[in-house]
Amino acid sequence: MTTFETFLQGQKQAGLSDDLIAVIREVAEATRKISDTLKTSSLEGLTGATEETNVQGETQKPLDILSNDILLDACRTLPSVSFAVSEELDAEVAIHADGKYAIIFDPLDGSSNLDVNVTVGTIFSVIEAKEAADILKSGRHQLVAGYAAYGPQTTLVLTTGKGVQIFTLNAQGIYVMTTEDAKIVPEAKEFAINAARRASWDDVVAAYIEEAIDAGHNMRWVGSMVADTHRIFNRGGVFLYPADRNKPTSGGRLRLLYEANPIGMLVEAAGGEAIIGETKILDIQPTGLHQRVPVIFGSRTEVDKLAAAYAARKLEA
Ligand code: P6P
Repeated sequence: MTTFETFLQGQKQAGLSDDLIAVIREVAEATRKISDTLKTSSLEGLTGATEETNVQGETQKPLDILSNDILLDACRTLPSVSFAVSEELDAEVAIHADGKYAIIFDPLDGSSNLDVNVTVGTIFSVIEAKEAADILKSGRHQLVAGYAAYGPQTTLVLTTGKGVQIFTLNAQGIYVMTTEDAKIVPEAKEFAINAARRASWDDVVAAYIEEAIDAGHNMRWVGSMVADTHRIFNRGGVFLYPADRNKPTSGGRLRLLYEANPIGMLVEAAGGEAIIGETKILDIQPTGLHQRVPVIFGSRTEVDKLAAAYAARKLEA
């Protein structure tokens, strides 16, 4: 089986720069360390919550902080890294003054699931940013995007813009390639949404879900975006976290820079679609590091139905 290192050598031969390869290697190594930490966390008193809250107003867990520190340490070992942006930190962290890549990450997405032993993940994105102002670029500018899913297996899903590769951590702690060119099936009969928020859905989402249920589609909602995303990569489906219809400008719950953008790049690279209404996620011009956006992504046929309904609604308006 192709090891991660062999894959990286192939990327070098395909023209990826040594700097970017070093970034990918260190981020992958950071996810391996996080995976190891999670496996014995309850034995080391690392579960539960701290007294701290992050910029999102969410209670921080020891593992949120630990995972964040592991990724920051990885950034500091890379001379090419200029800034780190994290869900857990208010502002960007200056790393190396002459660096050129910003690493943007959600160190432990879905951490509310840690105490109940449900899959959580690390989501990351790499863009060119020599100055802090360069960080607020649309997702089209991402050079690398990926996530690690910490579940029964630890899998790393990665794109450098040419397809999507999936790696699985083996017993020796080495990522080996298990899928060389991951594709999201265009047709699907499964949706992921938090149905408890039905009252806040706009009419497009409400109508889509109604029709899906009438057509016999299944529903899955893990409450961990990486887990729901990984299922969609494996068997298709559509993930929806819409904005509250009464607060359309406040976006949804998910953050553009370190959740929607990296997932959007991966989904498009695997033949899926990722939208905010009739706009593609990757075309959104960010206005802030922690900007929230409504998110719909997954199997192209299903997402296109929603995009068409938003476009038609706009015409009627
Ligand atoms: P809700 C986790 O906190 C997260 O950001 C995503 O991973 C997940 O999909 C979503 O929030 C769950 O949101 O409203 O169902 O708790």
